Amino acid sequence: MQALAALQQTDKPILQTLGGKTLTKPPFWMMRQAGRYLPEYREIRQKAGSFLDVAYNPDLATEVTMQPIRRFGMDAAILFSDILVVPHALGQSLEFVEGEGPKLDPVRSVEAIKKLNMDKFDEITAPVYETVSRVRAQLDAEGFASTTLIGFAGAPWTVATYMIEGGSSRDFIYSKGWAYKNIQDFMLLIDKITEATIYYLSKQIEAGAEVIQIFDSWAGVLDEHLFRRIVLPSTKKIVDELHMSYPHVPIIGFPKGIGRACQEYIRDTGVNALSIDSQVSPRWAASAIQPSVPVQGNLDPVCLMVGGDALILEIENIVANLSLGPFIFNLGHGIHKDTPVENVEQMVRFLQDYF
Ligand code: 1CP
Repeated sequence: MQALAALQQTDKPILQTLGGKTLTKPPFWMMRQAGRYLPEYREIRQKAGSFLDVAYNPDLATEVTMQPIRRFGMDAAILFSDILVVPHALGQSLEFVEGEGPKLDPVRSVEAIKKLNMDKFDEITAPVYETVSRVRAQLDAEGFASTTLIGFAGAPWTVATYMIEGGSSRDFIYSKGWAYKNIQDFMLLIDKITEATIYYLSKQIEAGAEVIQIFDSWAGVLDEHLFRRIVLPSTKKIVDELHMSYPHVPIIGFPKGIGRACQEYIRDTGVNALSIDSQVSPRWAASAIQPSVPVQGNLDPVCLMVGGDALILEIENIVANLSLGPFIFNLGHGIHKDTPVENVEQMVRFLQDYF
């Protein structure tokens, strides 16, 4: 895209890369880089109470967004929030139960879909946009002027799984089951999430998000038929609408677990960059993906947790294959909460010395 090539002229390495430039030293950040592996996060989280008390408090959310940047100097900050803010803002009950994860009142009928509405959307999401604008100001104020601010949302399919299952799932019985049984009704929910997500991401961009990442953590659990019917068109709709209004804002897709359908995903959704999970071969991605879009990834978070020689070996394999084209070093999924901070330091040091 023409509009994105102009990003090569900015002084932000993440934007340059997403504009198509190959940097001699690739930029990096980590999925879920603000979180429980950091003692300073745990301290704030403990004082605040629940996860949502941090996420909906612009002071605290700004602070925890900044924490990993101060420690490790990532090239991107990612808004501290959650993909489940959208269902919550649509009127679904949401709670994060300690040690269990998210709990929602399941949506399993057309009547329940119809009850979801935008009446309180602005009110509930207002602190998120406030956080975005504060983080932008704070990055400049603390001398991180070349750090890019990433906004995000879940992809409609992944968000729908939580809304229908009522939380995390292993087998996706209700969500997949509904899609197989009655795709028309199921798509009413997908369409509702899609519209809300376009609105939500537009507001993040208006508040100062410079890049958008769409997390589709469960894209890989669908068969080919449902993947094409659900994931591709809903993601394309979001990408098209955002591109129309904000042609200068790159969109990174993270369709976890889809393997070689990555190529189809890029072609059919129009995302500007692809975040690959750890199962994707870096060598394959360099030849099959990187010629069309910049690649982000894909260190296994478990390897980061282990550290030592194993960590160095895996990082070397990734950078040797992917740093010859537009590339953002990242993990293949979110950092695990039990990851030693020293291992992140080891990774950062290695990346610094390698290039
Ligand atoms: O303190 C705590 O208890 C919080 C744990 C936590 C955190 C730090 C949750 C609960 N969400 C978050 C923040 C978050 N979530 C961010 C911003 C922080 C950052 O990256 O630095 C982002 C981008 C997310 C995205 C998210 N939430 C995804 C997509 C990415 C992924 O990891 O797959 C998903 C699936 C969720 C749902 C979610 N949020 C939290 C939990 C425990 C879960 C369920 C995860 C699951 O079902 O496995």
